[in-house]
Amino acid sequence: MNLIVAVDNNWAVGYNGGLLTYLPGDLPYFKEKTMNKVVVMGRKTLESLPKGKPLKGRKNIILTRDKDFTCEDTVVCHSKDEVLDYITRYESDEVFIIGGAEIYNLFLDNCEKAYVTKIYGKLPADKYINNLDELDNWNITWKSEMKEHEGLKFQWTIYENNKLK
Ligand code: FOL
Repeated sequence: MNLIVAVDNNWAVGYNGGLLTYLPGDLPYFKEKTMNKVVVMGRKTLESLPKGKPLKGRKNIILTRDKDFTCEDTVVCHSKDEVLDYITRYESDEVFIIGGAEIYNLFLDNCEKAYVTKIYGKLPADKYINNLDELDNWNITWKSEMKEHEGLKFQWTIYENNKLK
């Protein structure tokens, strides 16, 4: 499985229950990478999506501790093992962990690749993930050109986990 995320200099991922900022081009990139795949997210990330609805064209798996939680057109799981179990049965070629912070950190060691949009700045934030640059088993294998939007520089990168290779 892989993860896809946008982070700032401090590896912040969220603020006030939502994304750090809006970058044109980044959500279309997210959509292109995840389309027709399985996406795994926490219940709070689901609620942060437009209208609180699952992502179209993808198999949405929601992780929550709430046994009464239901949501149309999704698979609801209550533990990491239940998610892993479901995925092995489902036989999708690719699975993407799409957040939030708690879920990224929970599945980090199970991910082979991380699609990281790096935003070069320090944005207002209250949710963080582990800094992959400080973990020996994660290495950058690809970087896009540098992009810029309203004075904010950003870049798409791919990290690979050599522990799982
Ligand atoms: N990964 C990256 N690189 N950037 C993100 O913004 C991001 N966001 C999440 C997870 N991984 C990410 C979680 N938050 C949508 C909105 C918020 C969100 C994820 C997805 C969303 O509206 N997606 C639609 C529309 C894409 C578009 O505007 O083109 C989708 O169909 O994917």
